[in-house]
Amino acid sequence: MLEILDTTLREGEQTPYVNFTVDEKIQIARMLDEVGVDMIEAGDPSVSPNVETAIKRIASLGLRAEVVAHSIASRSGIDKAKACGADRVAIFYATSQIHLDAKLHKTPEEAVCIITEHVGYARSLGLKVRYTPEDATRTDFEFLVRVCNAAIEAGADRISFADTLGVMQPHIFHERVQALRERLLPCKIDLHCHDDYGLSLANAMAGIRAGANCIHTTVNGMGERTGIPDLAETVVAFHNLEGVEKYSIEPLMELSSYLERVSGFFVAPNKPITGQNAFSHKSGVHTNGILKDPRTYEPFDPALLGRERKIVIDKYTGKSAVQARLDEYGIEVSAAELEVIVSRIKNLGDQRKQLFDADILEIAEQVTGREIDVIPHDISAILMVEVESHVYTSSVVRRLRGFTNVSQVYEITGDYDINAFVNVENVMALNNLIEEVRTIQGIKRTDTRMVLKKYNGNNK
Ligand code: HCA
Ligand code: CU
Repeated sequence: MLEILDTTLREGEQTPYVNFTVDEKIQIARMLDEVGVDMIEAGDPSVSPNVETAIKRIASLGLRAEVVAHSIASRSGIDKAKACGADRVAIFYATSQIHLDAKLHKTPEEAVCIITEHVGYARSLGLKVRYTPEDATRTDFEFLVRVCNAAIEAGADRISFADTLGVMQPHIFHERVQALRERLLPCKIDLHCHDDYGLSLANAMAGIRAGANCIHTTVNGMGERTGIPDLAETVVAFHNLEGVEKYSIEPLMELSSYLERVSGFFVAPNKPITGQNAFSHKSGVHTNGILKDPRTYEPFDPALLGRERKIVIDKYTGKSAVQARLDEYGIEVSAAELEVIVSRIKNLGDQRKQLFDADILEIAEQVTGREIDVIPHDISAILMVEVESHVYTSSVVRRLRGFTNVSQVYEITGDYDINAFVNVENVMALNNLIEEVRTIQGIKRTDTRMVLKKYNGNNK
């Protein structure tokens, strides 16, 4: 049965410029426990006093998940893990030649001694132990087997096969994990796959098939460089493709947006599962299919995640999508009117990046000659931001431009420093966006004005 260790609090906090407060970490741990992950890697207590406090508090929450503290091979680190009340310590020590030579300045023999000594020490304190040969996938295989078996003999019951640089491919990883399984003494095998080539989840799935037990994930795939497998993608892929039903899917969207909010690290719109476009359909051919039967272009029902499908209307749009959108607003048009509406939408779509429901309603009004008295479901707003005096306005602008819903940003004079134009699906999304914006460091206050009507200038 698949196991998941989530390391958002350790690997995830190694994402450039990400730093959680203790309270945020506790909230994240609680949400991870709701998903039902088997282990939560809560941090390395030697990193900072805050990390240490967070591990202590998480370990005392009485969560279902096992709480793991990460540590380098040092007695004081292991002592700290014990003092935090963690169930397990994960000791990492690199085994590849390049790491031994360039970083650790140790011979392979010395490395084996250091590893077994520290694993044994942690066991003597009553901690469960995972040993991670860092950079394992670039380690001489015979040496890897030797080190891991020495660690197991010293008391480790888990080995984390770490693809620290993300250099594996699924077929090679499968072979390696299979060979490792055959050669290792009894133990559980974790897979820690980095995503440098975008292959982390594919590698991890191949590794599980080859006999490994556990995948390491982070929320939103955070982590050093390009991160590791995303928790939501892992849970949903295993649920839908492999029939693994032990995890709860329902909290995943909220967990993902909570992490976006507290980390300032936003997922790309085309990110699988949680990305904004994951269930959006655009071309006439696709939307026509979707409207007839969603199974034509949806790998699974977005309702699984509590999400809704979205049909984008622009120059690629066909009649069925426009008809469906007008139906949503209760607007009836004749077949001839629909033709004209679609062709005007295509013309306007040629000139603009994005069309709004307000545009579609206005076109329908012009074409039918009837007044259409409905409020568009989507919303545009102007967000004004005042920046703290010690902060560079440009740094806040850079963060604001990272929001997919922000279309334009201006630095301005006057009471406020920045004006941003935002387009969102509804009031709730606007509210969420404002809350996220407020978490940007250096923002003193914001003021939001919703757009009621929009007019273009002469040059559009
Ligand atoms: C790192 C360590 C690690 C450890 C993985 C693990 C890696 O290089 O920061 O303990 O399973 O990628 O090797 O994250
Ligand atoms: Cu890592």
